[in-house]
Amino acid sequence: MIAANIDQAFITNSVVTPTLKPSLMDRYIIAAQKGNMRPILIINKCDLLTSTQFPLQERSKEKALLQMCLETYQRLDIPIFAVSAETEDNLFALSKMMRGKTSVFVGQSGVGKSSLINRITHSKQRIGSITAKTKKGSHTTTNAQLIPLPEKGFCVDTPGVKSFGLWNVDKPDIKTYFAEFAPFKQQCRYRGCCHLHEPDCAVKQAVENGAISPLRYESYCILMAEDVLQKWR
Ligand SMILES: Nc1nc2c(ncn2[C@@H]2O[C@H](COP(=O)(O)OP(=O)(O)OP(=O)(O)O)[C@@H](O)[C@H]2O)c(=O)[nH]1
Ligand SMILES: [Mg+2]
Ligand SMILES: [Zn+2]
Repeated sequence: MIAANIDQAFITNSVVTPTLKPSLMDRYIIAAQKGNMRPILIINKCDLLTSTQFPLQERSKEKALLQMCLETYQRLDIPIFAVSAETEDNLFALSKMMRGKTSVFVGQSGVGKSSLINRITHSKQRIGSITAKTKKGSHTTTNAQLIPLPEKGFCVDTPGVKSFGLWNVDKPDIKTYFAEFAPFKQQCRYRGCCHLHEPDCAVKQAVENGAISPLRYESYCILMAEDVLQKWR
């Protein structure tokens, strides 16, 4: 738990540096929902998609993934904004959503949480650099900071964490956070199907015919396989 009494979590991601990681987005979405916060996705640094600083192939790949993310989360009614702190593209939409609310900015180091907050609130949080080789941030923000908005409301800047495990989520509960799987599960051959290796799984069929996003299914598989679930005692 990073902060208490928060209305909404701005799950911040970036294109190119660091690259998009849909499975991490889903982890943050689950954590936000578990903490009774409304999840809102931000994809920052969209200016880099047209920057000749990076090879065209790399940018095209990232653009295609961004498009998939937009489609996937819009379909799930999770707000998602492609923005740029650099060019201030689409920042007005964000500041409008923040008005009168308390919002926490979370996400990997270097995605531009502090940069976005500085632009939106006219504050002066420290900004870090990106390591060219790893394309990762340098863990610049070290403590959660509460920042008042120019109009009503607050936002909280947080440090990007190195690894993000899920707190207090049991494996059998993971399914419940993938609500779009639910309409299909009755058609799985086995009751209590995990939708992983079982034959005649309706969820897997739905992924194949496009009714469920492959990005979400991949996140689900990663969550079910990885030991990211930490039980709090
Ligand atoms: N091109 C581009 N660079 C950006 C943008 N937003 C942030 N950056 C750069 O990304 C780097 C990291 O930005 P920060 O705002 O420090 O990132 P952070 O998410 O707060 O990182 P931590 O505090 O380490 O968790 C800096 O070099 C910023 O200038 C953007 O929209 N476009
Ligand atoms: Mg920061
Ligand atoms: Zn199944």
